[in-house]
Amino acid sequence: MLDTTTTLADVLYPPIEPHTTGMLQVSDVHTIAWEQSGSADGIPVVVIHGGPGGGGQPSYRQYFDPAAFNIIQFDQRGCGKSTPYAELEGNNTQASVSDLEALRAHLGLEKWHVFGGSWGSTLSLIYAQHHPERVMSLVLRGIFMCRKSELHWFYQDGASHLFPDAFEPYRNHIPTEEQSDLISAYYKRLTSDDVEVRRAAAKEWTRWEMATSRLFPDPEYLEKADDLDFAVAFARIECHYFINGIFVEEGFILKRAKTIEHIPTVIVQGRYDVVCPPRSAWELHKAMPQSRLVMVPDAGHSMGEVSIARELVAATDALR
Ligand code: STX
Repeated sequence: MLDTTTTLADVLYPPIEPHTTGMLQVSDVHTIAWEQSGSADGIPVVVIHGGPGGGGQPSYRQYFDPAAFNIIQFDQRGCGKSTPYAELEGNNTQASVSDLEALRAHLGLEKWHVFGGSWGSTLSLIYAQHHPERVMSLVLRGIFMCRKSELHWFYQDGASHLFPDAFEPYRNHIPTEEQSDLISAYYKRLTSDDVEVRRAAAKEWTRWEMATSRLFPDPEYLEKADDLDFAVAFARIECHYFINGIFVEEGFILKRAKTIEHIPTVIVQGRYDVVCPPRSAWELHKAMPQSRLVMVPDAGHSMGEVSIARELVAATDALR
């Protein structure tokens, strides 16, 4: 039955502050911001945020028992507190994988649990496929493998059938003659020399994603798109990765599923996830027979939805 009385605060751990923070230079251009919270000598778990370009959030700490875990978060290249802001040069999937390894080594950790949703699931999987010996387990949410079909579904024609009202301003921001390839049309604007063109495109791109992320859209969540400092990095970096096919061959993750089939894996998937529909979670689960798939019947894409959060906390509690 639909539970409308439980709140997010009921299922998450209380808010906490980091016990250590730092900046790690990872290339000539990029420096990434990181933090640790919870128990300094606890079980290490790294949180991989979405987008790409979304940045970490204080609330992500609350998905872990702070007495048991050393919770590590970092902002991927170009977003959050990482510098330079919204930079696309040297910003790609391979770099993100190597940043994870640099951070792990910097913190003196041999292995860690890996927790990621949406693009965070994509990067978690690719990281694990490159460094399986470093990953104790995977807790993944809202599976996204960034194949052409997934991008077409969300950014061109698919989700638009469910959210025609939210889709209209996203589509209409682009002139009719360019509407047959919205990702390319947005990329042109998000990389324009004109800062106002970039900001206007970032706002519409981000609004579309925020408007569709929950089963019951939350107006507060939509305001994220009006925070143009957030939106510009989010939209630019997402679009840059997508236009480049996330810098890997089509179907890369499923083709390499065997390399991680020994890693304990929980997949939490909202049945009505419109951003990253359940087919990807299903295909991943089939390719990783050891994985446990939790199909949440009353949720969309966001980890901020109560029933998704409840399953994520249950999954991390089980790692203690
Ligand atoms: N991108 C989905 C994704 O990773 C296709 C994502 N969507 N929203 C987010 O991430 C934030 C919660 C980080 C804003």
